[in-house]
Amino acid sequence: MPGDPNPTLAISSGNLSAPGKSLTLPVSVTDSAAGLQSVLMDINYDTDVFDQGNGDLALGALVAELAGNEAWSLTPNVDDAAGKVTVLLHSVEPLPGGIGDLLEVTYNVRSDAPSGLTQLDLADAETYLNGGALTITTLDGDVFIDATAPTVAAVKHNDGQLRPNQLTSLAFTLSEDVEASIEVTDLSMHNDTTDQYVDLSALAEGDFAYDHLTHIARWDLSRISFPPAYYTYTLNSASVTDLAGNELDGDGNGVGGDNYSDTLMVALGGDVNLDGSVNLADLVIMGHPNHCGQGGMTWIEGDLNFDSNVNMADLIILGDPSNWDKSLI
Ligand SMILES: [Ca+2]
Ligand SMILES: [Ca+2]
Ligand SMILES: [Ca+2]
Ligand SMILES: [Ca+2]
Repeated sequence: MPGDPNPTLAISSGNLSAPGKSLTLPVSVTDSAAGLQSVLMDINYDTDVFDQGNGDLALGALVAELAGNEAWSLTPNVDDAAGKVTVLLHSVEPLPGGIGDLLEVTYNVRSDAPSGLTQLDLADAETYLNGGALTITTLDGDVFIDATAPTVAAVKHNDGQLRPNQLTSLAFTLSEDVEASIEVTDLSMHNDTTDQYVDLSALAEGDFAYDHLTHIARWDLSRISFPPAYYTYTLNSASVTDLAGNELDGDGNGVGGDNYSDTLMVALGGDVNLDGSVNLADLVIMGHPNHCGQGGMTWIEGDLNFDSNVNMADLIILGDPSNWDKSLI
């Protein structure tokens, strides 16, 4: 109420963090700090979630810059076994007024912290303003701990079309939202046949799309040339993170921080059975009466030019010197 000298102290709610991270949250005066001269406060926290020490406390912006008789001192006393931050803030001269941050606390999230909401309890009964001369109102804070790292749930080549001799796109379905972190440069590719990295520098922002509802990240690779070879593609863990900052768990073992990698083959033009070689085995499949001369066919039945028929045009591709008797290693 107007003119009420009794301040409200608050820690914000709706905060997000992750195991191994830290976050700094102020204790703020949200109405008026006029006349405030000393604050003895307790903040209770869950010791399964946070590891705290005296060095994690600092004066807030409202009082940190004041000098002379207006300067504020900070006397910390953190009991990390009990989960209690006790701090005395004091000045010779009372504050003239204003609102803002009295104290900043850096909360260190334990590496084994579980997922869930945890309270930062600003304890009314143990918090005294001006030695109890002012009545306090407190607003507790909370932090949601997200202990689950994002994983790759599925990968689609060429938007699911069977085009074994081409690589025109790769689409990754992530287990949760990574929109804030993922970008076009997070994919790398290595040609395992020539043992060289594929130059993806031609890819532009527009070649990458992320759908935040389905969590699908798609790279349009049609600008890049992929000669027949085995390729390893990799999503970079450190730059694919969820909103809480958990790095991609590439191998899905529950621990984040490792890249996602898999291999694919861009097939030789006549490799009907997709074994990496073009030889009699492919010709036999193509020439089978159920395939040769038939419509409604796909690559694995011998339709190498994607017109759904197996005929002379496909045989010519298979017999081309760039394909016939060739092998990928
Ligand atoms: Ca997560
Ligand atoms: Ca992992
Ligand atoms: Ca083959
Ligand atoms: Ca055909």
